[in-house]
Amino acid sequence: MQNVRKYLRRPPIIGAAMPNQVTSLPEAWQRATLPDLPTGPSDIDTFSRTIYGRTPDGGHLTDVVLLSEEKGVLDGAADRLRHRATIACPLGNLELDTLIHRPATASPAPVVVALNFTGNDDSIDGDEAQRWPYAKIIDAGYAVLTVDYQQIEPDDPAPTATGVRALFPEETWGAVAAWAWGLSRCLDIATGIPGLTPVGAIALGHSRLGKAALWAGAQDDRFAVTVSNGSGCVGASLFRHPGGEDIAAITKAFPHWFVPSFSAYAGAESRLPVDQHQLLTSIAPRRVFVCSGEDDDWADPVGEYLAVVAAGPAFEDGGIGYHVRPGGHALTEVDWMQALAFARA
Ligand code: GTR
Repeated sequence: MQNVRKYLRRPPIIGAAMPNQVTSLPEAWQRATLPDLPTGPSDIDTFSRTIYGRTPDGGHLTDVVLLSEEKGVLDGAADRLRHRATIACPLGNLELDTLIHRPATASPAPVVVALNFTGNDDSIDGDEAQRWPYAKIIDAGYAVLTVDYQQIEPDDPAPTATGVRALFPEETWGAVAAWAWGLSRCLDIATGIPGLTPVGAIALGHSRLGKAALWAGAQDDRFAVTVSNGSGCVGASLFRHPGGEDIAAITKAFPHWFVPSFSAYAGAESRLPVDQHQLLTSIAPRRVFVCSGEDDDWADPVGEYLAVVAAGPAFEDGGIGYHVRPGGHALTEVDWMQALAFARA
């Protein structure tokens, strides 16, 4: 066990862009100790084999049809575009309906790709709208593209609807990997849209979609910045830090998220060949930002913080950042603004 401060060669950046709304590192966390962790190079293949499953090659964008374009939404600051994209996969086509908000300015904006939980319309004025502070994102100079995550892969152990996993024969990848694959296809789509640039692209996700954002960032080096928010177990949190969700709980509740053999590590976390700080370091030298809610116990925010601490030495100065805010499991405007401030820095 090592004291965090001793271990740290370079402290991670702690969110400070909006000091009144962000807690400084809770006092008790400063005394937190790192558990014994596997060392050595980060190995994407080990993560594929053990946890997420292999992402197949292929699946290419064949068509992007503009369905609607509204100019001057958000008090004139943005254009809102809807497209239907077709992705050809070995056993058929996957169709994705995208929603883009783009600054109504001449110069191309870097894009955030982020999946939503309950549908594109809900992100504008439905149940999910509080997770999508579009006006602020536009004001920060970013475009944002979203898709309903279940259009990529149903979140169901025995899906009746067809997702991408049914369109590739003989692959063993979990739903988290399928959503990560979807984030890359979203970036393919964004790349062809006028007014958007893939340079400086951000993959961002909350909770299960934060797990997917990290796996997308690890595999797709077009993402300049990866942001996980409240991603917890199999996201940014260390398996070997006790607290919150563990492998037994997650594989019981969500067996379809991972390769089936991952459940063999239930109650045997110390036997895993990797831990999640290595997932973070696998993204270096590209940049990573981890966000936690101080009271989000199920996601083990201390475990997320310690993963950032352990990963820190693999990054250049400013390459990895962390912020914790008061409150629980949510994706808030403060989280977005902290992440975009980090990305811009
Ligand atoms: C929980 C799950 C977490 C997290 C969360 C979410 O039920 O245990 O791993 O992914 O759902 O996605 O909201």
